[in-house]
Parts: sequence; C-alpha cells; structure tokens
Amino acid sequence: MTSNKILSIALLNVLTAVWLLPLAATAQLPRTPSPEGAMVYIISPQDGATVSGAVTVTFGLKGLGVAPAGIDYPDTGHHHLLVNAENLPPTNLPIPSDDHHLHFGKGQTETTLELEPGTYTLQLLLGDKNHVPHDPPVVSEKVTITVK
Ligand SMILES: [Cu+2]
Repeated sequence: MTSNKILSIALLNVLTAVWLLPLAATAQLPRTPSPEGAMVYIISPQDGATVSGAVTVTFGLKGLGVAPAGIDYPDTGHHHLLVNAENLPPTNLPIPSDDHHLHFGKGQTETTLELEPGTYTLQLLLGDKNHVPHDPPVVSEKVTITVK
C-alpha cells in the first residue's frame, strides 16, 4: 500500500468520525436534574372513578414549577398526560407525541378529554424544555377510570 493510500484512508476515518458527531449529540440530549422530593400527581379524577362524557383531568405538581416548552428556567417543566400507556417512554429521549402521550407545552395544568366508553389509565410525566423527562423522572401514580 502506498503511503498516499494510507493517508487517504486515515483522512476518510477522520471525516466519518466528524460526520457522526452531531448524530451522537442528538441521540444523547442532556438530562435536566429534578430536585429531591419533586412530585407530580393527578388531583382529579380519583383512582377508580366512573365518569360519563367528558372528563376533566387536573394536574398537581410539588417541588417544581410549570414553564412552557422551550423555556430554559431552573427547576421547571411541563406536563405530559399518558393515556393507556402501559410503559413509560424512554427517559433519555423526548417524550413521543401521539394519542397515548399528550403534551401540555403551553404550561397548562388541566385538560378535558372526550373518551369513548371503556377503561382508561391516566398518568402524568413531567418533561423539561426539550420534552425530555427529568433525572430522576418526575412521574405520577397511575389512575384508572371507567367512562360510561
Ligand atoms: Cu412536551
């Protein structure tokens, strides 16, 4: 192998590594620490409640403040309501946005859901300015309700 060829292979490796760096950076978003004792909870409805028609879910938070998504302010976050989500989403990535993971990025502290009759689990998970759960995650107990 000529030294020219070796040099070009080495250069290619460097270029590949530089190109991969931004990918590695987005895959590992920095986590926001949560203060000790911080907790999120569902004020209403109560666990086991039976409701008919629209149900208003009220969010409670202790030890942290509410701030809209994108706002960088210490010890804050915004609510995410998990509806019939069996497991928590990965805690090192932005929380998904779909029918099972509702974002309240304006800093809302309650919502009204229109649900078909059936049984539902509700759970709150706080996310930071990037929609990533805190470290350790601030997550509520699950509340199970029946919609008539
Ligand atoms: Cu969010």
